[in-house]
Parts: sequence; C-alpha cells; structure tokens
Amino acid sequence: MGQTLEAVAIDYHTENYRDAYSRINAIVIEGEAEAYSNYLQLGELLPEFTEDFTRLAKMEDRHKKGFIACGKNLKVTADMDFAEKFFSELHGNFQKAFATGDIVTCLLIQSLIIECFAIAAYNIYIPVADPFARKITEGVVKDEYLHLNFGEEWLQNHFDDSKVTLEQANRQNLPIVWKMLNQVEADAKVLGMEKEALVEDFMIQYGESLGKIGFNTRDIMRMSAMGLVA
Ligand code: Y39
Ligand code: FE
Ligand code: FE
Ligand code: FE
Repeated sequence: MGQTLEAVAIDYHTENYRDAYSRINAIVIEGEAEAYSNYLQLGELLPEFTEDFTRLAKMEDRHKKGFIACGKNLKVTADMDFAEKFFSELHGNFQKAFATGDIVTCLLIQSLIIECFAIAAYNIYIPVADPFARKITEGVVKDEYLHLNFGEEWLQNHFDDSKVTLEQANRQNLPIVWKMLNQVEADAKVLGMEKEALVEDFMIQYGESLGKIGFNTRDIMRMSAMGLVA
C-alpha cells in the first residue's frame, strides 16, 4: 500500500538485486514468449480473428525483446529454466484446452488471467524499476490493456454460451496464479514489489474484467477468491 508514495532508493547493481532479477526477468521473458504463441494458437481457433490475434502476438514478441534488453542493461542472465517451470502448469492447461478447441478456456487463461497478472506486475514494477526498464515497461503495459480488452469483448459477446466454462476454467486456473505469486514473493520484494500490492492490483483488474464480461458482483467475489489463501 502507498508504494508509490514512499521514497524508493534501490541499488540496481547489488548481487542480491541482480540475483532476484535473474528470475523475475526470466519469468517476464518466458511469459511474453508464451503469450506470443498462445495468441497465434488462438488465431487458429478463431479464423475470423486470425489477423487480430497475429497483431497481438507480434506485440508480445516486441515485449519479450524489450525485457531481454532490460536484463542485458543490468548485466543479468535470465534463469529460463526456472521461468519455464514457473509457467508449466498454466501452459499445460492452455495446451489441453487448445487441443480440444476450447476457445473460452484459452481466452480465460491468456487474455484474462495472464494479462491481468501482467498488468498488475507491470504497474507495481514501474515506480520501482530502473530508468531503462521503467520506460520499456510503461510502453508494454499499454499494450497489455489492449490484449485484456480484446478477450473481454469476445467473451462479453459470447457470455451466455461461455459462462459455465468460464466458471470451471476459473476454478481450475486461478489457484495456480496464487501459487505462482507465492513462488515469486521473495524475489519481487527484493525488486521493491510487495505481494499485497500485486494481489490487490490483480483482484481489481480481474474483477473489473469479469464484470465487463457479464458476471454479477456475487459471481465476481466468489470467482476471484477461488483458491486464495492468505
Ligand atoms: O500478455 C503478456 O504479455 C503476459 C505474458 C506476460 C506475463 C508476465 C507475467 C508477469 C509475472 C511477473 C510476476 C512478478 C512478480
Ligand atoms: Fe498501497
Ligand atoms: Fe506482453
Ligand atoms: Fe499481453
């Protein structure tokens, strides 16, 4: 809370900071790479939107390049093995849904859950980032809102047919996000990002999205608390 109001003095060159950055930076690079391929796959599932999804995928590829530059700037080697494991459960669920042509679950995982996670993380990171990374992240987060919006609109237009699947996919995937957050809590803190702030931002963003799609307040409360443990 009040993260942006506190004077933040972070030494971006300490061993401790760069060690934590090697994992968070890798997560973001891996996340952007997976988002790229997720959008290409969504373009396969929804041929009438292939061009749109290809456009979103290209943005994700640019984001990845930007974050690779951020790591380079701090002379950090990204721990990609860690990042791949970090995303493996969510990635597996996306691939399972893709294999059965389950557009709704694919959209929930990538366009709602992962985009809201990205928006929360990037917004919390910007005020505490080094100046180079801050500029990059400010550009990236604007795109993530577009991605979230795209998924919201499709789901809003297909709400009645998607509702049951969305609830089920939420139940299956939201607990994974909370587990992921716990795994990065300590590293995020070294970077000046509090878990409490990340959870708060995620909840606000995700709840707003569910509301736009068509869920009522009671649904939203029930759905966004799913699997959340302190
Ligand atoms: O749509 C996107 O670009 C999303 C892939 C990127 C996900 C980034 C995930 C950020 C989690 C970082 C956690 C740091 C506390
Ligand atoms: Fe705060
Ligand atoms: Fe992105
Ligand atoms: Fe995105």
